[in-house]
Amino acid sequence: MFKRILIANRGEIALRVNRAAHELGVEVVQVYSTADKDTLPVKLADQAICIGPAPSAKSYLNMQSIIGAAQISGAEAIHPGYGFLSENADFARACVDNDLVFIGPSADCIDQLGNKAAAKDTMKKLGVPTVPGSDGPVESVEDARRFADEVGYPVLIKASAGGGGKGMREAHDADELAEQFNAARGEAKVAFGNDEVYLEKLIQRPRHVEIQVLADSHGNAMHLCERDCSIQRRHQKLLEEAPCPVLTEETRQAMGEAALKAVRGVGYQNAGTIEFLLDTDGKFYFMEMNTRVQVEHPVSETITGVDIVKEQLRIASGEPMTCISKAPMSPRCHAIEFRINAEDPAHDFRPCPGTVTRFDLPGGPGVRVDAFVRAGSKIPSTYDSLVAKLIVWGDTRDEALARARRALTEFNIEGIATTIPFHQKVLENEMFQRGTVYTDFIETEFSDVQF
Ligand code: MV4
Repeated sequence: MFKRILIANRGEIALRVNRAAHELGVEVVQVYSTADKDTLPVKLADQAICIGPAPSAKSYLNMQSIIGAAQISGAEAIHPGYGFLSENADFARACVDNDLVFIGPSADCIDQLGNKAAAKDTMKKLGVPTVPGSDGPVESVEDARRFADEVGYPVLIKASAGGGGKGMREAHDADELAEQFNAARGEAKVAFGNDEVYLEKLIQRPRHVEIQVLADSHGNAMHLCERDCSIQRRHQKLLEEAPCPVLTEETRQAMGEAALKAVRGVGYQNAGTIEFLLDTDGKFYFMEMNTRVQVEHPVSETITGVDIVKEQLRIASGEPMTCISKAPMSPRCHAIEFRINAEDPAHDFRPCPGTVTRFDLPGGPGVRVDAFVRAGSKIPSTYDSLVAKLIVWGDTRDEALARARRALTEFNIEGIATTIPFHQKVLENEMFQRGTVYTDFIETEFSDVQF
């Protein structure tokens, strides 16, 4: 195991990695921007190094400063967390070039899975189910129409360099396709500097179901079941749960096996997530693979009892992962994560930076809170608005829902607006209670809900 690692991130995920490292007897070097000087991850680190001013480009995205900090502090490895440099192949390569371990997959794996059209092509060749479509870039409106006629309308045009919903356009007939094809290309060029697009059949009212995977350098690969992340707003996840309320045991096994096929096929190591669309017939299709630890990883930790971040450190240091004996996994309880953001749901979820004046945590059975703020903390406007994650669990989904209601009532945050009232409304919704939601649920069913 490493003696010392550097955490190249901030906020709750920096604290999460700190906790895993300390439990393994690993020292923590925490980098920070001037805006984060007085935060908990800095306070709880064994060493803290300022890497620049508040703007991310000058601090958490500054590869030279971060690698310099690792060298000065004697850290052997860098944990990138999520966001920032976590899926940057150049950074993973720069670490290795400087004799530092990047705690994540190889730079080649990140490259290979970063281009969405190429990743889909790879998965199709490996026998992982994919959405019918162009199977590669589409160069012209004529080609796009040919593929659309083959798979049938409506279709979706996606940017190869996209992901997370950026640069997607629907077309319901041939006329619309010409218009949307050109619009998508223009949009992709501006957003990603790459106008390559591909085409897929539009899956209507899908759910977003993803499989958590772990693979080590000893040839072990396993999955930690699924997470249902269908409750999103403008491609921002707000609530995640596991198991997926509508997944059959048979489909869970099939999805898990498909995910492992993907992982083994690309020689993936460390923690990763395979995202699938689940259609209303229970069929699933590969969407994207995320090559980082995700915000919602505690949901999987809760239903499986595996500490994903500790496993990441073990895998990166060359040890075998320790959870192999627990395979094949089946969920041992029902877990739900609520993202508590400093955003005002009553005003279109606008960010609400400011000073937290009260922060009273919920507790009791079946409750975990991953939070890096305390009463008195300042939430800067420079970074994302996540201030805490509330994870609740129970033997059944109903028990988890009841715990969620009482824990959200106990959770008292003052000084800033948060997404707590939003979550309370979701819990009151009958479709959510029945478990019959889909990816456009919030936009479609929540447009007139008052918070
Ligand atoms: C789709 C789709 C329907 N049909 N592909 C959005 C994010 C990106 N990873 C892929 N996305 C989608 N791809 C086909 N062929 C619907 C979405 C989608 C979506 C997916 C997951 C979670 C939320 C979503 C919200 C809108 C659209």
